[in-house]
Amino acid sequence: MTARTELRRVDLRGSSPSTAELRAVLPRGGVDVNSVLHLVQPTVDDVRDRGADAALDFGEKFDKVRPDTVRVPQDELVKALDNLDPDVREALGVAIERTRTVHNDQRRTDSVTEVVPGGTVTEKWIPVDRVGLYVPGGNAVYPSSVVMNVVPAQAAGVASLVVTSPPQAEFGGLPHPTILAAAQMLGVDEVWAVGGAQAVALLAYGGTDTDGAPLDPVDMVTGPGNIYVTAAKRICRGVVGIDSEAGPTEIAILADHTADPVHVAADLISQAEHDVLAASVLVTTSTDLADAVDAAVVDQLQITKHSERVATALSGEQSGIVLVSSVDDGLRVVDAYAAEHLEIQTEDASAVAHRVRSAGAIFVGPWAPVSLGDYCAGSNHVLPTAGCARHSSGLSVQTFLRGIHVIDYSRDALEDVSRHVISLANAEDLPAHGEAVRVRFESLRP
Ligand code: HSO
Ligand code: ZN
Repeated sequence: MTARTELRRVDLRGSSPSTAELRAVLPRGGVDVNSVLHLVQPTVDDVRDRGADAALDFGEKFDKVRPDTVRVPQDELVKALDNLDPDVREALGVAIERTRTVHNDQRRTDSVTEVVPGGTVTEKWIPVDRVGLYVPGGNAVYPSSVVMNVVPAQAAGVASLVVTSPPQAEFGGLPHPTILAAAQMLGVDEVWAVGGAQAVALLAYGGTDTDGAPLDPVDMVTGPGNIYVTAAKRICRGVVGIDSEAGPTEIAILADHTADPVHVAADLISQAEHDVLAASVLVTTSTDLADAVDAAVVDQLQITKHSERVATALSGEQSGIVLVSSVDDGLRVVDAYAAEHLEIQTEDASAVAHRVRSAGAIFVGPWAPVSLGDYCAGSNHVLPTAGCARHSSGLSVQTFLRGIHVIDYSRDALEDVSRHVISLANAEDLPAHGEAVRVRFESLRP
């Protein structure tokens, strides 16, 4: 049976909804991570206390397989790359090269500011020392996500990287071979066969492998995962840094009468393919386009592979077509929604794109579909979901850097500002703060 669907319509023409109303009109799918925290906490505690043995016990229970060691032997990575489909290998090579080109350009130079003669503040950018990248197993095998997490960390100068992914019974307790091959291509030689909440906990606390080798804790965990992985990241946050929590994927397309409905439908379907909770939203000034997109979606659903999943996502409350009176009104809608991915398919797309304030990534015009950015644009595909684009950015070199202020003042420069430090310290009733300055200068002693 072929699934059929129609996107729900929201007609905002002639109205001027508030930001709150706009957000209510475009609800989001999501998962309630808080509701599983109590289930995940004992797993985290057990791995913290018993390390690799506990992680392997949980793997045996949930993944139905127990590898001999947590760390995947080096020759398995080499073998996986040797056996990788040559077309996939070539494509991954292009994705890595382009992603590296963009991310190498994001590297920061330290800023040195001479505040006063003899007084400088330097902002020094230092990479996180060791990062763990979680790669989900199961249905979603995304070697592209290995690229998108590893490349910015490497470009930032992270010296030590570990990839962890669930052991798969069908691969003899190793993670999926495509994941191993991607790690090998990227020059990551430490891969662990651990998944789920136990993987996050083992990354956070470290341990000792079954063969006695150390499993060093990391300073930061990145990468998407299911609700239990996300809960474990929330629990371990603080012990380790984490990237943002990944919710179901979203695409919003702002389009006018110039857009091609076949392209628009294909792009809406492409993100809906990820997840029944994925959101695909078209915001358009043209009812003709809306009708034509509906028809094109029906056509394309007949032939798309994951039609049931796509149809469920497109017919969900989180997806729909929003009719607006003008591109200006459309911009207000997409800014309020702050989509993970935003395509602009309008006249003067570039000028319209420059006016957008909130989106994870913006895809300009007819030749920049989201799937280009998913793999080979050079941009990163780990982007803020759930409206977090209002305050956060996608993964980049910056994610893996810490900015440290280095304060260097001469005697004269300190003496020059000392009375202001003392005044502020007194105003805050922290006289010992002032005293720490006063004690250095004979002239200031009472
Ligand atoms: N669109 C997903 C990333 C992805 N697509 C991986 C294909 N593979 C979230 O940005
Ligand atoms: Zn995708």
